Amino acid sequence: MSDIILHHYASSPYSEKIRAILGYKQLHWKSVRTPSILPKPDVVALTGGYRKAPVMQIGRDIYCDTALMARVIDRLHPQPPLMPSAQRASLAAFTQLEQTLFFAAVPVVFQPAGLKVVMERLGADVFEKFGRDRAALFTGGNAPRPDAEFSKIHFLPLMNALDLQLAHCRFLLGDAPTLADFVCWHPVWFVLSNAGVADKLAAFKHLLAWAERIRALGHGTPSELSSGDAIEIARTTTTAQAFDGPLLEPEKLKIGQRVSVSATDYGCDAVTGTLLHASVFELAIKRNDERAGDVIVHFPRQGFRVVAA
Ligand SMILES: N[C@@H](CCC(=O)N[C@@H](CS)C(=O)NCC(=O)O)C(=O)O
Repeated sequence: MSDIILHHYASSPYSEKIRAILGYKQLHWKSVRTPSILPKPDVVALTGGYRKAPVMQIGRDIYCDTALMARVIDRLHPQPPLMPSAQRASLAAFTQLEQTLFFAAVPVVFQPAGLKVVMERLGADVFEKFGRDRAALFTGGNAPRPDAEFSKIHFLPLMNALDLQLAHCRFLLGDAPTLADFVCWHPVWFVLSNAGVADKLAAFKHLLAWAERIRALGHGTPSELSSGDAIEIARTTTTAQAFDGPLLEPEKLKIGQRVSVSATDYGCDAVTGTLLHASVFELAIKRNDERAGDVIVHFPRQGFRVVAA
């Protein structure tokens, strides 16, 4: 089986979600560092335009969006399970909460005390471009940019709810971690890992004890890989990964047709290619890149639009 390659950067919360899942599964994986703002030419050579972080690669299969990455990792490495079927509806509910938690946490970090730490980490040059980059990221989709008002009405009540539940169990749905823990972990991690604002969670003792348990899962065993080598792996791989779920052609579209796929919330850059597979879980398209060769780019079905190109 080909190695999992994660294209990510250290301060990215959604990347932390996948790093922690790789830790829970105790996997060996390859780590490719990406920029935190555009341009990301080596990411885009693989994805065809999708620019969010992280991106996961297995050979010439490229996976966009952590919802799909979590499914793929769980399918390839089923033990310990991330999505026990007895908890599917609860997992779906927690997954729906993920973006609310994330959008509530971001403005907590971006208040003056947190911003100072962010600025030091990013460096003056990137920091100067960061605001414009994120304004562009939130153009053209249906999600408004996270703002302080949203955070004020959601952050503390939701953290309090998690804290109360965690007084009764080691992990959100029982004795073992599930996807529910990882979708809640990364917004909490984002706040805790910023010394300027970490104390905003000081009152939530059960949440903090849980955070230590998740942290203790580690990140598995990463080894560094250059983005050029990752592109070369895509170019020279001839095998492909299995598709997820039985064929269910999207309305009016047929396998083999040229299509464009884009996220509907933010970071809505369209990726164009030939439709290879569609199911309730994923959309997979084949595209050719000058440097990466023939790659198969996968997106979750939920939250992505597919139209004829
Ligand atoms: N729904 C996406 C959200 C990913 C996301 O918002 N990632 C942030 C970083 S944590 C991002 O891409 N920001 C812009 C960038 O890094 O270029 C997923 O689950 O992967």
